[in-house]
Amino acid sequence: MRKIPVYSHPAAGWPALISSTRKLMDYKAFLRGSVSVLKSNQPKGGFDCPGCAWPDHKSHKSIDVCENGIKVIASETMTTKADAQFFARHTVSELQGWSGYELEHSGRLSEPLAYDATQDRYVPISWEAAYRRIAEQLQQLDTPDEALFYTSGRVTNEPAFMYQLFVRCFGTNNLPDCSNMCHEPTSVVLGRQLGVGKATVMLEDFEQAKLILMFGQNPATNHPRMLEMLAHAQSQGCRIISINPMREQGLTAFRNPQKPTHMAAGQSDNVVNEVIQIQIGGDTALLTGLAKWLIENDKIDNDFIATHTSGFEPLKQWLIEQSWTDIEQGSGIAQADIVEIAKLVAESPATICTWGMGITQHVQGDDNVAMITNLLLLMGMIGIDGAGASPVRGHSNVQGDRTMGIHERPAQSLLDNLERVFERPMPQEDGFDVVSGAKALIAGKLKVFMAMGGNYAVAAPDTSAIQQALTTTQLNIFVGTKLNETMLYPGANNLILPCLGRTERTVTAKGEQFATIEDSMCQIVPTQGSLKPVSDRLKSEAQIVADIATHVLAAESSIPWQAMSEDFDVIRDYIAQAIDGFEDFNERIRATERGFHLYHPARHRVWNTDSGKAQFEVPQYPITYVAAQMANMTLNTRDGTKQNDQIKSDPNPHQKVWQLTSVRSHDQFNTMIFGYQDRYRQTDRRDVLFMHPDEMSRLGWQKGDSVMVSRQASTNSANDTDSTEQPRTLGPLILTEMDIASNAVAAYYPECNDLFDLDTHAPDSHIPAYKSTTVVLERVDANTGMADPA
Ligand SMILES: Nc1nc2c(c(=O)[nH]1)N[C@H]1C(S)=C(S)[C@@H](COP(=O)(O)OP(=O)(O)OC[C@H]3O[C@@H](n4cnc5c(=O)[nH]c(N)nc54)[C@H](O)[C@@H]3O)O[C@H]1N2
Ligand SMILES: Nc1nc2c(c(=O)[nH]1)N[C@H]1C(S)=C(S)[C@@H](COP(=O)(O)OP(=O)(O)OC[C@H]3O[C@@H](n4cnc5c(=O)[nH]c(N)nc54)[C@H](O)[C@@H]3O)O[C@H]1N2
Ligand SMILES: [Mo]
Repeated sequence: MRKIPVYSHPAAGWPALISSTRKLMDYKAFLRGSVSVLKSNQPKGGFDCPGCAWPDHKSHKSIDVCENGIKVIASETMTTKADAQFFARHTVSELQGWSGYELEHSGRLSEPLAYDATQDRYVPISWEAAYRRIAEQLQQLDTPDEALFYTSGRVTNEPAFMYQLFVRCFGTNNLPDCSNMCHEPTSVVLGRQLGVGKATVMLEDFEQAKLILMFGQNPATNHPRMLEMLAHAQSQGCRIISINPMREQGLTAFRNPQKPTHMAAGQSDNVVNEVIQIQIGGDTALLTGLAKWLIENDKIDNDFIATHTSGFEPLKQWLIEQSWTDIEQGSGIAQADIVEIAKLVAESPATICTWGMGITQHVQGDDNVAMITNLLLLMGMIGIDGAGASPVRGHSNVQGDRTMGIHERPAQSLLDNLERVFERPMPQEDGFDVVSGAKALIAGKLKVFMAMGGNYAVAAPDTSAIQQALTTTQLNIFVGTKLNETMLYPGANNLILPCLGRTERTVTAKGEQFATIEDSMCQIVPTQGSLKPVSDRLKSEAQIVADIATHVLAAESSIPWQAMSEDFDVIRDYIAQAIDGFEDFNERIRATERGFHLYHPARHRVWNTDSGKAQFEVPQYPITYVAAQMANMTLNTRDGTKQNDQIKSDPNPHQKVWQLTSVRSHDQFNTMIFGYQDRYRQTDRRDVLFMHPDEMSRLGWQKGDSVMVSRQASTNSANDTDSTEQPRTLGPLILTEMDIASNAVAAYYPECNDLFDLDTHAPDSHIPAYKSTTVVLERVDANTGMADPA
């Protein structure tokens, strides 16, 4: 086995940045990448980094990019191609056995391809023949609802708008989005409570905040530019607390690339003052403790509550009823510690709550978001400087895609606007989201699957079942930049349509085009690629949608699809008419270098909710929901109803039960695996199971041991009683030490996704419970694979 030294330097910093990037790609590609990096997130004529959705810093003169942004850019700008020669060398069956890392490094998709079953290979096809095949298959469907149109959050606003318009003109709202697996609880619950399901803060609020509570987020890896903002806030006297079952090392040793002294002298900052090591799934319990103490000690903002909110009394009543025993058991945090944090909240004149996937990806994901919002509302922390809700989105334009109408449950106002502007009826029925769409695929109800980017089967739970289901469709269409596992399970027809990346120039008959994105704080920003495309056979996503629409909708379409794809100003003029907040889009996007901020009513204490006020919500699940599965005890449901019959007791009480959470490493962007080094977690492999060393010794196990991880049938399947789930096992995984809460283990996404099922999700947002799943562990002999319980 190759030995890779353990990384011991502080986080981030140029040396780390350059060495990791150079290892990633060949030197030529790195140069090409670094030229493009220089334009990334810069005012005028640059492209928005295709990595995360953290906003650009307005004041930066120097380049605003991070190590992981460079990896994403290098991945897109690599000159290696997965072209016809590549596919001539490898059958699809062979490629099915490749790892995510190998597929990622096979290079850029560079020409349209169709699957040829006789050879079991992808072979070149002309764009025209591909479009004809799509039209033929879509026109044959009994109903447009037999097709599913997925989107991943890299797609910029202009093609996203065209895509949803095409799908709706075709006749369905089947528009699942990667949001369904990401910040959907935020969009649904924050939307219900505040009127808008988006961040209420802007970047400048971080400069005035006095307390930042960061829930379930690992920004050192996933939003590295956020660290700089946190370090700055802290230097201004802000207190920062991370609430996370893992003590993430990247937060405690941050080298700031924007600080010359740091880079030269090797200094580093600790960007968090404290880590609250919560139990997996314990956030609602912790927030309940905070809110209970604040109410019972009259530390809340009664004026704000009286003037601006609705639903206070039922929440108050519920909070008073919650016992500290349950709060402690549910959160895994002692009452005294919770009271300490509550006092900080009480004293802070400006509090921001930020959150990531550690909050959303649970059965109680909706409850978690509701409790964060409740806390902010109790303290009057919405609509004042330095305070508010800061959900930190994932993909660089995941928020914008939703704003543009990629939504399986569209607002009536959107449908009305589209009908008015395009003078045609729009489908009114809700469509499938990721979970219900996958179930429909597996049930054989769908005949066409199209993906505008992403890696649907691998990102979703039940990966193998979805891959098998894809082989039963009439047609799968993948618009993408890189080969991935979802593309390797062909239906009767299977097309790969390669598109331009965001770093590349989009030149049309009308000249060079720029597009726009919406960052995590509602800023609409222009983005313009500057590189020569890796292949002259690529098309822009806008062009691909226009061509498909022209072929599929043909005569009946009066919409100028081709004019839109040639001149993005034409698309923007339609967006200005159809999407609220985009009036005079073309003028406003050109008026300033960094675009414009979308009006956010809740920021101004205008509440576009059902009650016309900001809305408190009582959680739907008991605060001991996860804890109860661990301790194998009956739940104390509030109303004594559904949760009780659906949670089966552990069949083997002698076997310890764990909560498994899935996380990203420092060397991946979602399912795109760049390398094997998770620098801050000090491992150089991905087949690992993280566990606290004390827990290992309690079991008599050691780091390096091999363990099998099994998910028991439906232990926490809260939603679908008719689930006929089989036990699922993953492994062997290598035990690896981690400062993580007791009873908690962690593994890497997406390799562990077959452990998760489509039935276990939050009730309203339907987000899969990727962050809390009940498992049992069995040690096995590394050589024989036989059980080794000693
Ligand atoms: N380099 C890089 N950047 C990325 C991505 C990437 O893959 N690579 N992905 C992008 C995308 S799409 C997204 S959505 C974001 C994701 O960004 P994050 O939300 O930071 O992502 P994760 O790594 O999934 O998990 C976040 C944290 O949740 C914690 N956690 C797990 N369970 C719980 C819990 O029950 N409670 C609490 N409080 N915490 C818990 C984990 O320990 C982990 O630290 O990043 C985006 N940026
Ligand atoms: N267990 C577990 N599962 C999870 C998560 C988790 O934390 N744990 N996180 C969930 C989250 S937050 C998310 S967002 C999803 C991510 O789910 P997806 O968004 O579906 O997955 P990605 O890996 O981001 O998609 C990568 C693919 O996008 C394509 N691509 C890249 N750039 C472009 C482009 O510019 N245009 C087009 N058309 N295609 C492009 C490439 O072909 C690449 O292979 O996964 C979810 N799944
Ligand atoms: Mo995400």
